[in-house]
Order: sequence, then C-alpha cells, then structure tokens
Amino acid sequence: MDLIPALDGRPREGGSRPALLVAGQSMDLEELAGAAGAVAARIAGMPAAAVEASPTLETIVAVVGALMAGVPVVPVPSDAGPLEREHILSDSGATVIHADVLDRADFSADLAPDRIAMIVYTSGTTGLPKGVMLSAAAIAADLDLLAEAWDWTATDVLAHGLPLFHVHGLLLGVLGALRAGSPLVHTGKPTPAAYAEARATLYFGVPTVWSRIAAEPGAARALRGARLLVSGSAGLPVPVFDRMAELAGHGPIERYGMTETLITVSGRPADRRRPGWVGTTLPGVRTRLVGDDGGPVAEDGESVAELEVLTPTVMAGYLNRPDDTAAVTTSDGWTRTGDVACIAPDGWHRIVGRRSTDLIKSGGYRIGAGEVEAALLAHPAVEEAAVVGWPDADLGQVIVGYVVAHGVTGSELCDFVARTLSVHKRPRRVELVDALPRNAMGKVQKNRLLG
Ligand code: MLC
Ligand code: AMP
Repeated sequence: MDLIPALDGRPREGGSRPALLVAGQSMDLEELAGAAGAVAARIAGMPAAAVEASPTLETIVAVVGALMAGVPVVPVPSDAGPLEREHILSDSGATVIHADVLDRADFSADLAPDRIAMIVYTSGTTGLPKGVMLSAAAIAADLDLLAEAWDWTATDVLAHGLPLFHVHGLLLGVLGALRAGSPLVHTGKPTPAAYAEARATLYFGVPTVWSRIAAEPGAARALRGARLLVSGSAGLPVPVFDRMAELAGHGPIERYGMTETLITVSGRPADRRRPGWVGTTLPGVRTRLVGDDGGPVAEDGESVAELEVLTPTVMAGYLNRPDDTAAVTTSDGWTRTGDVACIAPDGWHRIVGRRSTDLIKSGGYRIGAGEVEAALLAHPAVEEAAVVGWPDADLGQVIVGYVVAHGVTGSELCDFVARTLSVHKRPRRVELVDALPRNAMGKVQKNRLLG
C-alpha cells in the first residue's frame, strides 16, 4: 500500500510550483522520489528509523524514505533535551538516519497496509512520553477523509510553519500535502509575516498562530485570497476567530483529534462557521459522550461528559505499553479521549476541556505535568513539585511549577528543566512555596494552585 502515490514515477499533472518549498529550499517530486529512494535503499530492513525532525527538506526526505522502505519512522523533536531524546531512542530501538537531498536511487517495495508507518511520541499525565504506533492504513484513511472534508486537491497550495515531529505538522502538513498532490510551503516558523508571504490557498495553524496573525492586521488581511484556513491541536478562542473573520474575510474552520486517533471531527468549508464549536465527525467515525458512571450522556448541545471515539484511524497501540493501551480503550473498542465535550443534536461537537489537569496544552503542544514534575524533582534542592497549566491568551496555557525547595531560585529551576526536556516543556515560571496544598489523602490539590 502506497501512502504517497505521487512518488510512483508517473508524470504529475498540474502547476509549475515545486512540490516542496521548505525554509527557502525547494524540491520537485522527481527529486524527492530519488532522494527518498536512496534513503529507502540504505535503510530497508531496519527495525525503526529515528529522524531529527527539524523543519528542513532533509527531514522530509528521510521520513519519506523510511515510509517507502516500510521502516517505522520515529520523529525526534528538534528541541528535545538529552533525557527525552535518550528515552525516545531506547524505547523505540530506532537508529538515527540522515538524508542527502542530492542523492538519487530508484526504490520500490510491496508493503502491507497494517505495517506501522510511524511511532509518534506524545506526553501522558505521568512518566516519559509514550510512542503512539500509527499504521500506514490509518494515516492514509485519515488523510483521505480530510482531503474529502476540506475539498483539498492538487490545485491547492498548502502553507504552514508547524513542527515536523507531531501529527499536525508532519502527518497532515507534509504527508497530507504529498498525498493530495498539493505543493507545500513550510515557512520554518509560523510567523504572521511568513504566512502573509506564502501565497497559498490552504493554511494550517494552531490557535496561537491564528492569535498572533489576528494581532497583525496586515498579515491577516493578506490571507483574504486564501480558500481555507484550518485551526487545530487546541481550541480556537472565539475572539481570535472573530478577529480573523473581520480582517481576512473568513475565520478558520476547526478540526479536532489527537495523536492516538488522528483527526476525527471537523468543520467543512461550505458549513456556516460556528465559533467555539469544532464540527461533525468525519465519515466512518463515531463519537459518544460517557458519564462518570459509564452510562451514555445526552447529545443535547448542553450536557458535558468525556468524549469517546470509534475510528478506523485509531492507533495500533502504545509501543511497549499494553497496559496503557488497554487503559484508553473501552471493552467495546472505543478510545477514551480524556477530553470533555458536548455534542449538539445536529452532530456538532464542542470541546470544553480535559478531564485531567495533568495534561497541559501550550501553543498546541501536549505536555504532561508529571514529566515536568519529574524533571524538577531531579534537582537535588527540590523536595516537592507540582506543575499546572495557567490560562494564557497567547499560548492557551503556560506551564507553571510550584516547588518546595531550598537554596535555588525559580529561574534556575526553569533552566534546569530546559537542560533535560524540550524547550516547549520548560515552565515559564517556577514559584517557591512553603508547602503544596494537599487533601486529607495527601494528594496535591492542583485546582487550589490555579486559584
Ligand atoms: C519558550 N521560550 C522560553 C520559555 N519557553 N523562554 C524562557 N522561558 C521559557 N519557559 C522561548 C522559545 O524558545 C522562543 O525562543 C521564545 O521563548 C518564544 O516562545 P513562545 O512564546 O513559546 O513562542 P514560539 O517559540 O514562537 O512558539 C509558539 C508556536 C509553538 C505556536 C510557534 O508553540 C508551536 O510551534 N506550536 C505548535 C505545536 C504543535 O504543532 N502541536 C501539534 C500537536 S499534534 P526563540 O528563540 O525560538 O524565539 C496534535 C493533534 C492535533 O495536537 O489535533 O493536531
Ligand atoms: P496531541 O496528542 O498533541 O495530539 O493532542 C490532542 C489533544 O489536543 C486533544 O485530546 C485535545 O485536548 C486537543 N485538541 C486538538 N484539537 C482540538 C480542538 N480543535 N479543540 C480543542 N482541543 C483540541
């Protein structure tokens, strides 16, 4: 099964734009097929291939090469600290591979659809990140559903500047473009100026990106000619939607998903926009609301409860963690999302929050409080630590740590975390406190830290 049919060597119809323009460097499909073929020929048979996922053509060539060879790709965050990097490499058993954009070789293989194409590491509430195993069939199915939902074709040009180590930037933003046959402009960083200059028809961004664009009227107005703006990875604040609608003439549609299920719910370009609401399920996807007692909750547009999803795009499980996989899977095979939502009688979904305060979303990045707490506790001066996500207009939430510690400052502790984990997992602030608020059972009461 072929994730990227356009690389089969047949001449491509369509425009003269290069298939990929990444941080100013371009490549056409023939060059991509040759360079990725050279990677595939070199690594075929490898158990898993780790790719340093910086926003470069080399990253894309390495990823596509591994996909061609049927070797599971493990994207390594470009800003990963040593602890995280070592964990990802040892947990996955992947070997780091590199690509040369000038190499050329032909490569073809007959691959089974149920093979694991990617292992994407993502944070849980506790412990180090877990590897989410995604099959080629699940990825292909999701990309096709999204292409259909968004009328995404080879006549589009996609632009975004998202990181290439998560579902949003890599699967949707690179493989989606290659599968749809639409040229991709990756802007390096998702700045308002870069989006304004990209001259694309389709733009992807996390809410922070839209919020920053909405704050720069010139950049937002430059998106008037775009066909479709899409927001995801966290909830889009209604004022940001409104401001984009005013300046660009159209607000972003939203879509919802998670690494474990891929994208399952979305607005459609032709729908009337409903700010604060995401949209309806993609074809073949089912959702339901489940109460604390395990019983069904009414889809009346008001009742809120945990959202469960049944989707052909679901992960094959967490690598090496069958217990964690079982914990998010119901006895009838649905996935517990951990998100709290309501569903209207017409099928529209609104994501209201998360069940656990221990999963933080900052700038669209998912960060487990437990992982940051463990990094803080590794400092010899720290006795106790609790990490929470504070509401923030720009990033959605910012990471704030509360510690009981002696002989160290908060900013030294922020730097200490930055030395082990990714930059985006570093607390913005660490406050020293005499004691953490605890309940009678001794459990830290994070809601009290949040005021
Ligand atoms: C960060 N900085 C800090 C800091 N944290 N400095 C001091 N203390 C801290 N605690 C630095 C940054 O490195 C950066 O430096 C500068 O401060 C500004 O940081 P920022 O405000 O965080 O902004 P920025 O780096 O510009 O990041 C914003 C962003 C980024 C939106 C570009 O958050 C981003 O790329 N988010 C996308 C996440 C994503 O793709 N998620 C998808 C998950 S998949 P410098 O030097 O770099 O300027 C998924 C499924 C789905 O969720 O549904 O899609
Ligand atoms: P990740 O695993 O990084 O892919 O994060 C998945 C989580 O992002 C989901 O469980 C949601 O909490 C959040 N999310 C993604 N898209 C949206 C959206 N459109 N609105 C609200 N939350 C979202």
